Amino acid sequence: MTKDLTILLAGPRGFCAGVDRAIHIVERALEKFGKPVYVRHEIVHNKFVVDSLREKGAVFVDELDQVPDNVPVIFSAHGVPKSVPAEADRRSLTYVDATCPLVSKVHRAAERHFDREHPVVLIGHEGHPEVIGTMGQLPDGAVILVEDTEQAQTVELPRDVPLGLVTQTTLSVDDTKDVIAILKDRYDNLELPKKEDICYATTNRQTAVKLIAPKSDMVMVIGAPNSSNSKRLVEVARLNGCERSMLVQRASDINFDDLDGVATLGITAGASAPELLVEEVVEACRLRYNVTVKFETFTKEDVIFKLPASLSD
Ligand code: 0CJ
Ligand code: F3S
Repeated sequence: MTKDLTILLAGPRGFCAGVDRAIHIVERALEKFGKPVYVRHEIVHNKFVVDSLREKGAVFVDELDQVPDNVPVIFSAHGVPKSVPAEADRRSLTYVDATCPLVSKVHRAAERHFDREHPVVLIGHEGHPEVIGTMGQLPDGAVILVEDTEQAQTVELPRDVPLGLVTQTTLSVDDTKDVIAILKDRYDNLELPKKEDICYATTNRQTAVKLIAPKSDMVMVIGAPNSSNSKRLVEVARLNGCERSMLVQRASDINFDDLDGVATLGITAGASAPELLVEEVVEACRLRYNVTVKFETFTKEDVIFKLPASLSD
């Protein structure tokens, strides 16, 4: 007999305004300049998105020196160090910056602290392209990176000047609060921003998964292994009532034997995961179970970011 499966679909999930804009930038650039358009780094951290754009004529490379002269290049949504557009200018390359405006805002905040001669403390994960981009807004050594609560407890910071604080946009909201509390406790010269830098999309997706996790026997987060915001969703689900939480790239990844004993399956998607991949997972479940889908949307999002002037109609 076919078993019943209730699917709780978290909302908001999937694409955010910055991802939507970045993908449109590549598509518009292909229309405007023709093939090929080069993209430095995955435009967003999703293989399916990257493969679809590659089919349309985008060429993905890791570094600018892999871009031939006289072809347009796009910088990914995660942001780039200042040295990247500087090098593109030096080579007279046509480039379009698809950095999410909310990441650019963090870049400007870091610069403002630096201009006031306040040391900049960045909470984020070493080696992530967004962190490399934010650190690269300032000269080497100007940004002090703090990755977690352990580092917050041991990091040695100046005490005689105000300390500017910025964060990566895709961190766990709760972990970041803990890191800030430790830093604030140790350093009363830490300046707290009016509003933290974790973006609206990261925050909303974490709130939404917190609401479904306690009601789910298992949570699947559709997203890529290199997607920071998607990985955070798995951790948030685990810490908020659903130990059996996992990252799934697409339906073909799922071993349905793992769903043994699961009557309620929570599903969400990282900010770089297309809704098509969520639908694919739901359809794969329908082939094996009597599925009832329940929408658990706690808020609607209406954020839209305009395309850069060079590409708008
Ligand atoms: O860094 C960003 C501006 C987020 C972009 C969208 O998500 P994704 O998965 O490409 O990147 P993260 O690894 O930063 O979450
Ligand atoms: Fe921007 Fe946040 Fe999306 S920083 S790209 S709106 S995950």
